Amino acid sequence: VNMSVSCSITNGENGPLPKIRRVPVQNKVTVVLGTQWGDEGKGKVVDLLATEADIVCRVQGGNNAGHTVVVKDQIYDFHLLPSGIINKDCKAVIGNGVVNIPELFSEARKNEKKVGFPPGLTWWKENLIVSDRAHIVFSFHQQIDGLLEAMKGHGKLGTTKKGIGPTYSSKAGRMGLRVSDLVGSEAGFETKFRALAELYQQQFPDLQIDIEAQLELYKGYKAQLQPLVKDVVHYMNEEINSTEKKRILVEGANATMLDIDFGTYPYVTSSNCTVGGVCTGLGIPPNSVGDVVGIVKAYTTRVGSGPFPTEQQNSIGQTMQKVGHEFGVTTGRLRRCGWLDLMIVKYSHVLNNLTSIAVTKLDILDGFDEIKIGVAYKHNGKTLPLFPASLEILSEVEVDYVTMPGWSVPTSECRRYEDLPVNARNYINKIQEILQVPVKWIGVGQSRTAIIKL
Ligand code: 2SA
Ligand code: GDP
Ligand code: MG
Repeated sequence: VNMSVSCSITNGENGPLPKIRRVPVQNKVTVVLGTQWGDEGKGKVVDLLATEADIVCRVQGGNNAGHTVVVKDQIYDFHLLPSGIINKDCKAVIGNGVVNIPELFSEARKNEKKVGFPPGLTWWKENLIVSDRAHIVFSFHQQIDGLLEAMKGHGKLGTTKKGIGPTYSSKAGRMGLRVSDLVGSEAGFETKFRALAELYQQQFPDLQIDIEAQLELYKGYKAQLQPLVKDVVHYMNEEINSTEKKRILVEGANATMLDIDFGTYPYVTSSNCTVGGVCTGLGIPPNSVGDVVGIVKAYTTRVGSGPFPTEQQNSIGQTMQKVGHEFGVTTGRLRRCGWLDLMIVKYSHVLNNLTSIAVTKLDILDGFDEIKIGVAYKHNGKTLPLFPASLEILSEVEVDYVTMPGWSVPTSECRRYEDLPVNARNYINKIQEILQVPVKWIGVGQSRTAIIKL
């Protein structure tokens, strides 16, 4: 297309290049990230911060995530919906993660129908925004997730079987379908869908795909989804640069140690769960990232396979599992438990530059005689400077612990730092001292109010 653009000629020849005044980003985003292997209590902290936010965004992953929020009579388990959807005045954005559309709608309807107080989330249609660049998880992606896990046998990853890995594979293989394809022309969507489904059918002869039925199904979803779809790059950049004050929050999903690049590869998820995922998930520049809040569970848990140096496969781990109700929110799987590992959290700080931390589930440690903190890894007698890339090395490390005396008084009713038993204060103090990051919140129970703000 030939286009002629007319522009007025200024006095370039007669003077120096005019100076441009760069306007700084007006509204930086506050990012909440998991610093361990997930399930640190991100949902709870996001909910708390979202009561004062205008926009809350999910930026990566899909409905493998399970974020629990407890407010008065209600227990919410969010998988795709950003936890900020509870706040009627808050826009909820789904960026470039992977979206299972039928499950998105069933999650929204489940929350809409909740009875009691707070009332059902009837406003979700007005508040939810879905990126046109998000990739679509189809039911065959989910089937493939299961088939691959079965084929791997003992070497399986222990995925949530939500089709996350196969959908990110389709994306990286440049054959995935995006939300923009669904809301675009029917013919275009059909062509791409057939191509992808047929390719997978060749690769996995056991795969059952009823292509015609799927195409019909997605015709129905198209009409429902269309009003929610936006160009999130445009929307977010308008909001961060708006002269009107906007409080913007990002809800990280999964966690640092599950990051595809920096986690315990291959026992990771398929997205970047570290801070870089915020820029690629929303299309906003790095200087728009403001505070980065790291969520640190007072002990460590992990679901799925892979190394876990401070794991306690004994009565200590069992007590943590039982008292902490350590079951997966998406799959119901028992979570593996162990002592707090600050080698992991330090690594997370290096990767994400945490500006503050929230220590969650301190109450679960009530009643232990002594509590250990992993502070260093030794390999062949040498102290490692940072968390290693090699799983071979990781499986051979010896953990150095500091041992702290426990406390027997329950902490769940404490609302001020001074209310905590002295040994609990010492424990928090030790974490802050080693990490050199200010502790701003301490969680002492499930509900929104069971928190100490510092
Ligand atoms: P996937 O399904 O491909 O992302 O799995 C790859 C690995 O990532 C782990 N993963 C998780 N770990 C902790 N919590 C997650 N969300 C759910 C929860 C988990 C559940 O909130 O409880 O219900 O089981 C989550 N999602 C993915 C997964 O265990 C694999 O190790
Ligand atoms: P997320 O994935 O990081 O949002 O965490 P999950 O919701 O998967 O798991 C955290 C669990 O711990 C949920 O059941 C929360 O309700 C609960 N929780 C969060 N913070 C606290 C806390 O400080 N104390 C207790 N007892 N439970 C908490
Ligand atoms: Mg979770």
